[in-house]
Amino acid sequence: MKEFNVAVVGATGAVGRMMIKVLEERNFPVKNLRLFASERSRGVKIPFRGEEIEVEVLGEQESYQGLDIALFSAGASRSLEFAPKFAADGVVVVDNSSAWRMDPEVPLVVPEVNPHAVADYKKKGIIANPNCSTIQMVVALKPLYDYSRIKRIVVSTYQAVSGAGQKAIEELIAQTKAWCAGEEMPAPKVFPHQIAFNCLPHIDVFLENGYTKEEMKMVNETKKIMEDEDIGVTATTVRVPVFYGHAEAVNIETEKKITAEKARELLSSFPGIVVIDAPEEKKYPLQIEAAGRDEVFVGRIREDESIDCGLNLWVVADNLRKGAATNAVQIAELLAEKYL
Ligand code: NAP
Ligand code: 3JM
Repeated sequence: MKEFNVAVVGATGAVGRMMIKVLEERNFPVKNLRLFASERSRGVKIPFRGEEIEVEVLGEQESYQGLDIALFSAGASRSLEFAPKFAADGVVVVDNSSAWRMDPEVPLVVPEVNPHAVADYKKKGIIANPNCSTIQMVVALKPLYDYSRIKRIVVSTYQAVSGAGQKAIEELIAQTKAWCAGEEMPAPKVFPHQIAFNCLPHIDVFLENGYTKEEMKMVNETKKIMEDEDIGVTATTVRVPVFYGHAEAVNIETEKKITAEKARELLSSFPGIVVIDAPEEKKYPLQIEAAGRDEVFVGRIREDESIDCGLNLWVVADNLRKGAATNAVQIAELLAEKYL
């Protein structure tokens, strides 16, 4: 089998470390793995397949030639600067940041939903991985959409702190420990307010229309991935004191009636989805159970009794896995199998 020279950029972060783990778990055909991070990580070694790989400082290289695929998760400004440099050296970049997602020449891919879009990597040498909350929602909606077009989506999210990086995880631990010990609450650094025992309706920055950037990512990315500019999408994104796993309450209006029973049938037979929907047995998707898994979990499937053709769903997935690293590695698998 053909093997590939792979880079992980942002290798020391929450997403980067998960990418390395997922490459190993899924047995991606890696010939050689190179790891990149900032000056702060000079000399750090990270294990991969029983070997210790030393992290390189991004920007110190004269060229990136010889690499085939680079998985980026070092933030949008590094992606804006370095993705074109890697691409110019013939490396296909799979970027996890918001930097390139809405560029018309960059495909935005969820392999279960629009795998064909990968072909457009040739335009700029960059493929964008969608936002974590968008990924799990479009996976859950795809089998329903294929049965009946979705006219409108109303979504509220309950997003884990790990979505905001390694330091955010440490902030929730420190605040929780302080509260339990009856000590003074450490001042928030990553989040705008205390996150322990609290929910913050504020992810990423506020925009002029009063929505947050995270909310508008869900609106715009959903239309691009579903290839339907006319779907109405409105979102409220909330950070909750959960370590791993994003949950979403999703309400949809469809053109044709989908009964709850039909929705369960469509969702159950779709790859990458697990239906957990037995409320009488207290069974529904939970963030603590989705953590560490690659599937998207759907439950609480109900017909919306306030309209003729509507459904309510509860959708949960591991934000660092399907929401980031696993989706990026699946894109790399499509590249490896079909294009490179
Ligand atoms: P994180 O834990 O804070 O890690 C950030 C990573 O970027 C670290 O490896 C860090 O290296 C590296 N980095 C920061 N500044 C750098 C620089 N100047 N040069 C080189 N490397 C630099 O954050 P994370 O949660 O892993 O997220 C990283 C990015 O991935 C986010 O900013 C976001 O764009 C994207 N992301 C996407 C999703 C998604 O939904 N698809 C989810 C989460 C995150 P050091 O350790 O050396 O500082
Ligand atoms: C920067 O949970 C989250 O905060 C979302 C993940 C994230 C992103 C993203 O993927 O959109 C965290 C930090 C970004 C970004 O804009 O690239």
